[in-house]
Amino acid sequence: MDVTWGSAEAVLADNWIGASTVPSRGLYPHQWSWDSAFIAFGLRHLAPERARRELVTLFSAQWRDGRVPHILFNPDTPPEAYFPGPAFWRAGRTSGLIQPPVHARAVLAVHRADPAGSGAETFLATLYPKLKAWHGYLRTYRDAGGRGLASIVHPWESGMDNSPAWDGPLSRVTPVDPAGFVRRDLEHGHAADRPSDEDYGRYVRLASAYRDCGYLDERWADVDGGFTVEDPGLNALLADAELALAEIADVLGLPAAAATHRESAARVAKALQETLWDSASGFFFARDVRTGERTREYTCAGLLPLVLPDLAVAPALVATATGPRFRLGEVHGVPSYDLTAADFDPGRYWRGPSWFNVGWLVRRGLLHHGEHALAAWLRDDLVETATGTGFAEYADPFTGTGHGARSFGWTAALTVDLMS
Ligand code: 9YW
Repeated sequence: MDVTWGSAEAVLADNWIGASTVPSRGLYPHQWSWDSAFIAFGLRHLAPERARRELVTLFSAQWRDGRVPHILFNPDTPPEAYFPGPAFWRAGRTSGLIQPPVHARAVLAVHRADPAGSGAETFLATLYPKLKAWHGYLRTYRDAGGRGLASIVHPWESGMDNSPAWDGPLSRVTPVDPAGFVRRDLEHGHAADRPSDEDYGRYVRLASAYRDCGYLDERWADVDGGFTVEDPGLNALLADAELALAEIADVLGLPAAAATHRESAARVAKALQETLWDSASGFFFARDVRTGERTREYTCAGLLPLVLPDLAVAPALVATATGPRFRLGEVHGVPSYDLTAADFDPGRYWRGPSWFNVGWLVRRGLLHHGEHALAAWLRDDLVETATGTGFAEYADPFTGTGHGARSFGWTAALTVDLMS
């Protein structure tokens, strides 16, 4: 057996907690929403029944309004292991925020890897209505801007917590006093690799405000000092998820439903290009719904629309990706932030380092747009960097040095997928 494959498999076995996989034993000891989807992409090659279980467990925590919570707390983990825990959210065993909808793609991929295995026959049929409700939540409750795009109400919802794209909208949020909470993340990670205390103070303020309005999106617009942003990454993944749902409906013999999902995907993709694409810059920027202004930071979220096969602006976006801001093909992975920005930081979380899930998504996009050589290069680079760093959470784009947690779930899982 290949050494890399074996060690990735060992990470996933170690992070398995019985019905799902933790992103990291120390730093993130619960189930996270988009992590589970990425992890399932790898698990399907190793243990398809575990991949199915992972996703079914996550969807068992779905809310009545259709939202899939970003964290499902593990009851066997001591409450003081992670902040903010269940007592903060007051929502039973989950948080009240969301993460990007990569689940339909994962469900489809897991099904295809093992269509006839035991338990496989009910898997798609069980998850299809849940996925439909999840996307429905995003397309309706979250269309705060009224343009057919889903908004996030907290930076954590983008999956890219301290992305520089959120600095503008977050500047109107008053941080809570850091003396009022204990950052458990700093017990497992270097402060220089993590968000700042001021960021955390703002995250806590926003999360409490959303909680205190009952997680009701229709009330959120009236909350002063709130955060409502259209993220190109989340919306690109939503359009792609609707395409995946169409394929699932086809497999289930529901052609009319499949057509509806394709129309919905096209609507989100159109709104994305009309509202968030800036042709002069050749880039997708986030939009602050509360001011109507587009942000100006080039972050890796603006590259994620490459996952869409019908993307008229793909050549211009690939040009930006390979240009000086991201230097795709020259540095390790896909940097999370503009390499030419004065505040680019190669080690700090979403403000510079390359993340493996983003590299994996961008590679898929490159394949859609005929960039086969670049995609092959990126695959080799991701596998090498993941292995060389002990499956780090993120890596310095210039040196390939690992940062953040090691033995990180999606890094191991996506490595397995890239090697398959
Ligand atoms: C946190 C679990 C999560 C990821 C996010 C990442 C980080 C949680 O970890 O957020 O405590 O800051 O930003 O994308 O899902 O791996």
